[in-house]
Amino acid sequence: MGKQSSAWIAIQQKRRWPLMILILLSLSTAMAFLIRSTFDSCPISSSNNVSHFVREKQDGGGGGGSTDDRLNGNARAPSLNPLDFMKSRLVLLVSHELTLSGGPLLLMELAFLLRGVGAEVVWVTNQKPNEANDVIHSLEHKMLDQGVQVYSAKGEEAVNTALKADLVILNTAVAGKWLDAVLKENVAQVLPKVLWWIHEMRGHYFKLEYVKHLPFVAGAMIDSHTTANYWKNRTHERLGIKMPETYVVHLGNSKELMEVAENHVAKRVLREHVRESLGARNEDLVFALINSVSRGKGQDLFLRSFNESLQLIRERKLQVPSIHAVIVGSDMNAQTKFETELRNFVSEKNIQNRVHFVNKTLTVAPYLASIDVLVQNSQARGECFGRITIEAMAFRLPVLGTAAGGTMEIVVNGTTGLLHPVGKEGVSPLANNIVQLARNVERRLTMGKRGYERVKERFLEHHMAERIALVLKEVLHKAKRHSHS
Ligand SMILES: *[C@@H]1O[C@H](CO)[C@@H](O)[C@H](O)[C@H]1NC(C)=O
Ligand SMILES: *[C@@H]1O[C@H](CO)[C@@H](O)[C@H](O)[C@H]1NC(C)=O
Ligand SMILES: *[C@@H]1O[C@H](CO)[C@@H](O)[C@H](O)[C@H]1NC(C)=O
Ligand SMILES: *[C@@H]1O[C@H](CO)[C@@H](O)[C@H](O)[C@H]1NC(C)=O
Ligand SMILES: *[C@H]1O[C@H](CO)[C@@H](O)[C@H](O)[C@H]1NC(C)=O
Repeated sequence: MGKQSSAWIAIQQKRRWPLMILILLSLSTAMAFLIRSTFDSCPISSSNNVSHFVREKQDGGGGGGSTDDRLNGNARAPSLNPLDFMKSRLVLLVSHELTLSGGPLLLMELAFLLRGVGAEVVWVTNQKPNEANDVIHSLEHKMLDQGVQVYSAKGEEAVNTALKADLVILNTAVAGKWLDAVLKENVAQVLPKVLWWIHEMRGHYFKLEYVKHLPFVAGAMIDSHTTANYWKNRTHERLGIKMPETYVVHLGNSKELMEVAENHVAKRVLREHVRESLGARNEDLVFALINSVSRGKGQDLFLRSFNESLQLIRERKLQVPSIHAVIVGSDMNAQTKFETELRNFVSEKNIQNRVHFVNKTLTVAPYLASIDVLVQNSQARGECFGRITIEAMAFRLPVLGTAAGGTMEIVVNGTTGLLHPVGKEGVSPLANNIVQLARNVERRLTMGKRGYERVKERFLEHHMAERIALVLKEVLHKAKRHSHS
């Protein structure tokens, strides 16, 4: 296996990466594909990949655990690959863009999983910038290396492939524009074999221009129950259209991420190195928010909570280690006003020695290896899923998260982390939760361990592949029935 698995982590070494290489890789921001996509458009929050699938219809919650035993740990035999039935099938993947953000990278991951079982995979990118672009170039190269065909989105090849394909996967709502623009009079013929993979939960995606064909496709695959419910509600109330059959598929962690997370030596080296660069000592407690800096991700509110927790510790004279806050995801070029606000807050409160800003990076593993607690403070409807959450749990970190969106389907409140409300009402609860975890080493470590166990139970790549396989099987089945009727 191995090879087919993952986009983000283009590490060639198989089992035991020489430490030096690991370190070099991790520290080089240029190694873009190394560890995923912290910064999603969705927000599918960050990084690596997938898991739970449940039929939206009857069952609503949970998803069965029946396959878990068989898969635990020893699903190595290729014959167990749940996607084997896709062998020799022709699949067309339609991406709205080709960037290092969550949506496209997730679709690439699926492309490689399908190639791994011998499917014939064709990729088209609907919106390409005019100027040459290194990222696009290297991502396309990577796909060609894996035997994925890359065609122009608008050419005859794309249309012919759509007509011939066993399955067409549209990625994100925006990709819907491709249908009319390219297929034209052939749209109706293709819709019955379209699976629409949706990773967003924002108002501006609810445009008929994008999604008017949604009711007529074979199925929609969505990253969390919250997001699926949101789509059901919004399409109905805003657009007066009905969702097709909807499948919820939670994401999972790639094998590569799990390898780093489970490599104690690598973790220790990364931890020492990153802490030194931040100016945090080994015994200090580091709380990090890893997400692109923007109001929606709640860095401002996190800093207010952090300030409040410092104040609580001081006032109550609590004996706790020094605490630090790290904001990974700075981009002074993109979010100048908001970033300036954050930095001003830090200097006003005079907490510069406790708060650290790190530029946006695709390599999150070194940070996950170095911190003690992940803060997931996404506001409003929260994350669609929030990949960074399961990545952090893989590193045995407890999560302090907002009670919104996908986070609520990942974090078990009181067991693998603590939830606080979104908005200003969440500031004091989060401050209290920070203090709680700072005071109670045992609780913090136990939560981290429970989080890790939860990841092993349901948020690994093979779980995701299983769930996706069930969806693809149904969609193929439907498409076939349709073509015979
Ligand atoms: C959809 O959401 C709105 C609020 O956002 C709510 O008032 C309404 O009852 C919901 N509709 C359904 C059918 O759930
Ligand atoms: C932040 O800290 C300062 C000084 O440490 C304190 O005076 C202020 O009240 C705090 N702000 C909040 C919102 O807790
Ligand atoms: C972070 O990004 C800014 C520009 O946005 C750049 O000036 C700065 O050098 C970067 N810092 C590091 C450590 O790369
Ligand atoms: C999380 O659990 C705490 C108690 O451990 C409780 O006070 C809080 O309301 C819970 N939050 C949610 C969103 O369930
Ligand atoms: C897996 O899918 C997610 C979706 O965001 C993507 O962000 C990520 O980069 C992909 N790869 C990994 C390793 O997560």
